[in-house]
Amino acid sequence: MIEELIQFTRENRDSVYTFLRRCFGCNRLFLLPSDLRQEFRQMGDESDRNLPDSCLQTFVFHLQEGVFNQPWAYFSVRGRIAEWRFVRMHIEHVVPEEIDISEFLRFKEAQVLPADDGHPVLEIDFGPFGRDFPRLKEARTIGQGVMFLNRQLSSTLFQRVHEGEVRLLNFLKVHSIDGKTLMIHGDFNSVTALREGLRKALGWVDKLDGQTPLEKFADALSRMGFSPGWGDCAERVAETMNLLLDLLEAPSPGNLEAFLARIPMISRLLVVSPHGYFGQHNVLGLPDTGGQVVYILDQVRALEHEMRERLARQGVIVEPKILILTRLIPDAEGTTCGQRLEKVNGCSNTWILRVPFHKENGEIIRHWISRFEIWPYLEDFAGHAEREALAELGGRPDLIIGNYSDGNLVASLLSQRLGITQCNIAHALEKTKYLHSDLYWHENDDQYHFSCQYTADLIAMNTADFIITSTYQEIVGTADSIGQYESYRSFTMPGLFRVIDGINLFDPKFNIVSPGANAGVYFSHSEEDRRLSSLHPEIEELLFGGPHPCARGVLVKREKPVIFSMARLDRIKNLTGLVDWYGRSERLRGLANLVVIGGYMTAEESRDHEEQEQIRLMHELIDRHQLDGQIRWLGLHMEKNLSGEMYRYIADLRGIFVQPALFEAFGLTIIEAMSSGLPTFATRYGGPLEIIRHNVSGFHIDPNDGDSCAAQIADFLETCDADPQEWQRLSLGALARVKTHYTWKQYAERMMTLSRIYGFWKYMSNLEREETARYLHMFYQLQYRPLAEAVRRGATHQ
Ligand code: UDP
Ligand code: LCN
Repeated sequence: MIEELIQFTRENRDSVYTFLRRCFGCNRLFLLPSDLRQEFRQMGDESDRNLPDSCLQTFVFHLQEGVFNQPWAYFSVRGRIAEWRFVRMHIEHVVPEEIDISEFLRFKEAQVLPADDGHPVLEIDFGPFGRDFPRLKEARTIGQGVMFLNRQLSSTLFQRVHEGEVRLLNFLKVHSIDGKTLMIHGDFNSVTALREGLRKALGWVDKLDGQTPLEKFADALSRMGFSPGWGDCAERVAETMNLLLDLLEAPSPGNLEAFLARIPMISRLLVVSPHGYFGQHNVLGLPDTGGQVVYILDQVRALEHEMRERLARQGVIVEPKILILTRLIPDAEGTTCGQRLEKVNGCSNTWILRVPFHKENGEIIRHWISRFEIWPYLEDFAGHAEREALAELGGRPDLIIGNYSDGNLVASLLSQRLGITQCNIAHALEKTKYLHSDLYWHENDDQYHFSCQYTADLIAMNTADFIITSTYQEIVGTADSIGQYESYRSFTMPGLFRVIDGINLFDPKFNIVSPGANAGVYFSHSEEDRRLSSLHPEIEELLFGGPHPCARGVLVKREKPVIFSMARLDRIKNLTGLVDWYGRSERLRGLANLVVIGGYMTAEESRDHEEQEQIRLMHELIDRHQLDGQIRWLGLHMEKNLSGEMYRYIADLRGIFVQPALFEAFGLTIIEAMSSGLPTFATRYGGPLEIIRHNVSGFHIDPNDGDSCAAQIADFLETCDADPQEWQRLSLGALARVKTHYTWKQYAERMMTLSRIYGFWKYMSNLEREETARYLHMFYQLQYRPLAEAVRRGATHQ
């Protein structure tokens, strides 16, 4: 594209010059893609130049940013998903020149740093470390890393005669779980001896009835050198042995994967999620406490079930154990967060282990701390947590799963110390949520400490063995918008560091594994016999009752359908935006009532500054639009069963769900609403764009254009009025989409497969990335620690 632009500019100098002049005329240092396109369109409208379909248009429509300081204009161009280039132009010479990323970032920095700042800059570049590492080639396959890795590594491994087989033999020899030797213990000193042993055992097992349970012939197998792990009955043992023989005979990625699927590898899991209030009751909706907690509790239930089933199927008598490691908060505010150990409901051996944060003098910190302030406490937390977790688990975990920036950093510290496979889950990376939060980090650092957070993110994402994402676009975005991980590829925090290559998006560590909604709580409104109708009087009171201490507004016309939304009351969730769109649209107000759940009724009840500000704004909007007879705002935190029945109750009323966030990383409420059969309108910024197929399983809305959102919703409600089948069509579309794409069962199967394959390859080849680890260690010590220390010094709660 750049080569063509150079040619185009030679022939159409005046058009390019006019575009540049217009951009400079905006008198802004930085222009966003929408601004640049707008300038281009206006230029077309105001002149008779035939610019549509021109190379200039293609260029402008792929721009991600423009930086303008006379006489130079610098641009970043995202030609395709995950493909970036950089160009500059001089307003007088008007000749596009390609530049490198470093030069582009340097120019950006110069615009925000004081003119006399000549300090040398730390450049972070992970690029050189990955040169010999296998990478995906096609952007469309990003997120399917494990399949690629397995294919790639198995072909190189088995290419070298005997080497792969010998290493496989060694792997099987040392393989154990919970201190119990598995697979083989016999003195097989060569692959030939193993083959012989397998044939002999098979000859014996094949004579048994297929259903003979393992305990009946385990001793005989043991005498032949084989430990448990092959299967729970004769048929399964024979299948697994045959799989290994096939693999030794003709190794291929396919039969390696099939064999690995049979090897029990994971029985102890450590899930790390320090911030927030992590508990099972009364915590949702509290500041920083939302979908991540729901996700983890559903995840561990599914994983424990899957682990137990798999271990049993392979004939291994080991009780799986999962620990969720979080922070102990002595001032627990009516939650269980002050309790050291708490069993997870619905599980047999999954526990929440809480470890406190400490002050420098060793004293325990008693109160909740915002996720933005948590950084100075994490290293000490990791140290204490390591001892407690090892003691509770009775040994090292087989896998550590980190959650969010803080949990992923702690997972990195623990996995490095203990030599354990590490999986990261971001839930939400803050960087894409706050515009220019990297460039102007200095201005907000007292409040948000993004300097710490983005440093921690870089460390954690580069340490992880694999990363789970909920959607494709979480990694690399869409054709028009950049992904959450993509935003870490290169960026600058002026005066702190310049990131030349922060994360490789083609790295096979990325895998998409989408979560689901708890099928026991969120199910279709049409499944009458499973419904919790005993909750209906309570729901009716909440929705249509009179004045209530936790409510504002009383719905006067209760026969109208309900527009429903529920979220934590922070700015990005934009519940106040929805109230404003509704308030401004007479048509929508005439068609439906609005029910919003989030926050508290008074700012004084909240300790979170964003929440306080949103509470005030909510009251102001209800006053301004005089909504008291048409809105019901509930400032309470709903128990799961109640919220599940609430979605279904609103579906009975032929209502809809709206998720109006300015950006949503994934959006569990969307999955919950869809699982209940509610037609759902959700933001087009972030995960919901991928979850919903527009006009099939829901609708995408643009929260930056509230009037058109209101019109879209009103159109739908009017169509449903005229033809009730329309509501039904969307409701069925939503249910079908969730069933095929978003279930915890699929999640758990996939997650276990990933863990086994990464664990296996970590043992078999040099996936340790030792050089990167040393670089990261230095980055942690020299960069992260002083930043975290600065947060401690500035903390008001010490
Ligand atoms: N939730 C709730 N009560 C509230 C607010 C939220 O039960 O007052 C639950 C909601 O049902 C969902 C989760 O919290 O399960 C929010 O997850 P989501 O992914 O939508 O957003 P997050 O809060 O993680 O950003
Ligand atoms: C955090 C978020 O912001 C949501 O978008 C996700 O759904 C949630 O975590 C669970 O991953």
